Amino acid sequence: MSKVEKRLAKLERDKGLHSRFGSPQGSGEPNRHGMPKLPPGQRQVETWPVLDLGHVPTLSRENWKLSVNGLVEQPLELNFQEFLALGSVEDVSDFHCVTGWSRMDNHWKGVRVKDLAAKAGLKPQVTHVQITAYDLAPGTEIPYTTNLPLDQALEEDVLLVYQWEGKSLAAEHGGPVRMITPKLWAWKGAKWVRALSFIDHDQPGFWEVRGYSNTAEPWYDDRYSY
Ligand SMILES: Nc1nc2c(c(=O)[nH]1)N[C@H]1C(S)=C(S)[C@@H](COP(=O)(O)O)O[C@H]1N2
Ligand SMILES: [Mo]
Repeated sequence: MSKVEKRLAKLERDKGLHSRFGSPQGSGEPNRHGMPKLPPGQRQVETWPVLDLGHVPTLSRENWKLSVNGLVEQPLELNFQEFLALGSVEDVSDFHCVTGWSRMDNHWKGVRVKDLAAKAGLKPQVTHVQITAYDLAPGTEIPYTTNLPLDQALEEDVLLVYQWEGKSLAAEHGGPVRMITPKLWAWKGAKWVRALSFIDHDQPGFWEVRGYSNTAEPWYDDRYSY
């Protein structure tokens, strides 16, 4: 069984478990800021596990490109230098994987999705963002995708990061550039991010169509779509 097949089998077995804690749960601020609390059902890890579909695309800061497209005034095709020129921020936030582990207090450096959106200029009809990555599901031409409502994508802590703990983001973690969504399950943050498409409807992504919750809120134990 491939990694993805195992993951799908586990998802199938666990689907009924979302009511285990009831909902909502968790009393901390969603992004915790200093509170020593984990979302319900999570265990804290000190290492940073690697979780993906098993395909690490061949990317470097030299050949990586980001497309910002859809309902925007000015579509962007940025190389790494042009991306950096948008201005970086540093942030500390948590990383919660729906399979049960959380890594707290990660130090990131990256560019806010909010700043990319401002540069491209969003048309008023935009309601959601579809994120596409460079990796493909095994044996297919289907890229990893995920989706967010616009307001959640524009949160201050939603970044396209290129540094973690002061070092260049490793390829296995989505380097040169990945997205992070600290208030939501980590699958909403695409590794090896390729494109942000601003659209006027919701477009469920790779895991969202396979049974994980579209809304993906750790503090509500919101893991499965049914
Ligand atoms: N492109 C891409 N992004 C992805 C994934 C993936 O398979 N492909 N897996 C997601 C999942 S389920 C998690 S928990 C995190 C894992 O990131 P990490 O491997 O750096 O821990 O990336 C998310 N983003
Ligand atoms: Mo995950």
